[in-house]
Amino acid sequence: MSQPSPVVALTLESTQAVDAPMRLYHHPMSASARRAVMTVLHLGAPVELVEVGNISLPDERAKLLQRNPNGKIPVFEHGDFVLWESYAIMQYLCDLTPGQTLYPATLQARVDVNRWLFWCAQHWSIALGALAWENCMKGMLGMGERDAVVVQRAEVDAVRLGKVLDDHLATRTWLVGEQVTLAEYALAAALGYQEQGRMPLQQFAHLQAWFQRVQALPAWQQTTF
Ligand SMILES: N[C@@H](CCC(=O)N[C@@H](CS)C(=O)NCC(=O)O)C(=O)O
Repeated sequence: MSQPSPVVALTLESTQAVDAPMRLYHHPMSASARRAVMTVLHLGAPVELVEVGNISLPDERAKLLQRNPNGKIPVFEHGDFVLWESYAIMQYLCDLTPGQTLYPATLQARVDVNRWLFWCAQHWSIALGALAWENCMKGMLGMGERDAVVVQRAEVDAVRLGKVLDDHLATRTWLVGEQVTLAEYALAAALGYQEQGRMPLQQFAHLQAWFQRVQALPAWQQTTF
């Protein structure tokens, strides 16, 4: 049986010049945008960071909808190529950056990072995002009362998922391999509102120690608001 081939070599479509301008539309309060911004900063990628205005206002919303039909940030542009979804933006930026180590070039390490990105998108950021919204942002933006049922469900999920993460980190410094990867920025971004969102995760010592390590990284420090 022949060996499976290693990671596929990627090339840009011929219409897309590699040196076309890159822009990332973000807002400092957005956890989803923050993980993409931290990736830009970590890589030192030549991306213009464009802070959007208040996207609940009609004019800003209309502009955002032209770039992303979901009306969400972050949105990334590379020339005439438009990409939304934070995790896809992070991967794209790494794949454009020669010699980077955030998104490994070996198959199992890379798919291990993918595993955590999917876990984050599907589970972690949903539970923590609900707590950030209900316990903090909703009131701040005057968007109504805290929904106790949503909070209770999200707390149960956060504890269940926090244990998975804590157990994984019991014997590791970083989530995948021996160095910082996209997994760190993806998951940690969702913890940005840990205190204000009253996330019930203090009991998880390994998780908290890992979060301290991520918070010490320059890319985190430069996006603290
Ligand atoms: N799955 C998306 C989620 C993006 C998202 O939910 N962004 C929020 C800010 S964190 C947003 O733009 N919300 C505005 C809205 O829903 O109107 C991603 O990872 O990029």
